[in-house]
Amino acid sequence: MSDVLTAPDRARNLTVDSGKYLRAARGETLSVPPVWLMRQAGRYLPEYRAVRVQHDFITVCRTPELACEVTLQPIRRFQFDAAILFSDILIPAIPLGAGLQFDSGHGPVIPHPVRTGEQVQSLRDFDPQDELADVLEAVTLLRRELPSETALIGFCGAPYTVATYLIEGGKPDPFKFTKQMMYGDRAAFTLLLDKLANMTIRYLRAQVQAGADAIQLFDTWAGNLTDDEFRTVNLPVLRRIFTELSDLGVPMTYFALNSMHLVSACEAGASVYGLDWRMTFDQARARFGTEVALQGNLDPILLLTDETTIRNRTREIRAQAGPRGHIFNLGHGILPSTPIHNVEVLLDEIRGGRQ
Ligand code: 1CP
Repeated sequence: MSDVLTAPDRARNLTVDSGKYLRAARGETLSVPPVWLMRQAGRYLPEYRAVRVQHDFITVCRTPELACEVTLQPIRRFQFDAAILFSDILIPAIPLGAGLQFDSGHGPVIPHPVRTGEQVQSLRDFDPQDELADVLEAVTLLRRELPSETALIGFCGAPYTVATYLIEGGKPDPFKFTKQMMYGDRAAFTLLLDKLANMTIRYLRAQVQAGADAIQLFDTWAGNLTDDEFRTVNLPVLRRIFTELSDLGVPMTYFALNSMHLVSACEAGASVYGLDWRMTFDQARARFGTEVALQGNLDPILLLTDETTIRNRTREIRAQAGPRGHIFNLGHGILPSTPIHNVEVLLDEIRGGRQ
């Protein structure tokens, strides 16, 4: 019988109704919330730094065994309730034809920035099953290696955020070329977001088919838009992505940093909304309603303080969030200088000795 099940069928048979992440994401009430941390695999872990001494970042992302190993590192150490595939929102820039480099000490560099209508037209329409097969293989390996109760989260950058890197040629600061294109050549900008949305839909679907139990869309730079701009340029592609993927039946999280003013983000169509530390759970419930789950939202800088401060703030967040449909997380990625002991304190506070 199991021979006729596909990888995601098997994955879901193993995890559905058992893992705490999936239960909370579906809105269940739990006495101890599931917990995972954005960027939980990374430089604060000595075992990650040891892998990085041997291999550059893109090689780690694109070698299934290495991506699998660094994804598992924080799970072995902390038994988080969810693992997030080790990759990056910018990896698809490679098959798109824009290229990607990570120079040490600097952020990402896109060697062929996309700033004209012609450059948008020439982005490649690739098949992730072929050109990101290594990432999909890492997903399948991971689903096999992870404990059945640990959910595996696949992800992609949201089209607007990926577009900012492609247009700027790297870290989008101060969004000069992005806004020039958005204001000055709306047709090219819209086409770029549409092409990225098509890629996102195919890529996330392929990740779930390879074994991911849930998906998350990172929209790190959405907060740079006004609510009107968000509604006009960003919301249509987000809605299309979440609508087209809804048949997969997996939790779909939308995380937008610095998005307090983006009132219309609640119309994106996700089933889980990730909060940064600026928004309280009361504000989020008023905006997103009671049908969705909420994820968040400890300020990552709290993990650079002391035990009492971490415990107090963690208790406050849990009291505010309530026991229903809450996935405990940070409000943004964990900082490389975070002491491991402080992550242990956080987990001890949440779990109180219980798993
Ligand atoms: O080893 C290293 O030096 C590389 C550091 C690093 C890591 C560990 C980068 C470069 N990316 C990642 C992994 C990563 N990135 C993951 C998987 C690991 C995990 O979460 O455990 C994920 C989900 C991301 C997503 C990502 N990459 C985002 C969205 C989330 C966020 O943090 O806002 C963004 C904006 C990126 C771009 C990126 N990749 C790397 C860096 C340093 C950056 C940010 C550059 C910038 O500030 O513009």
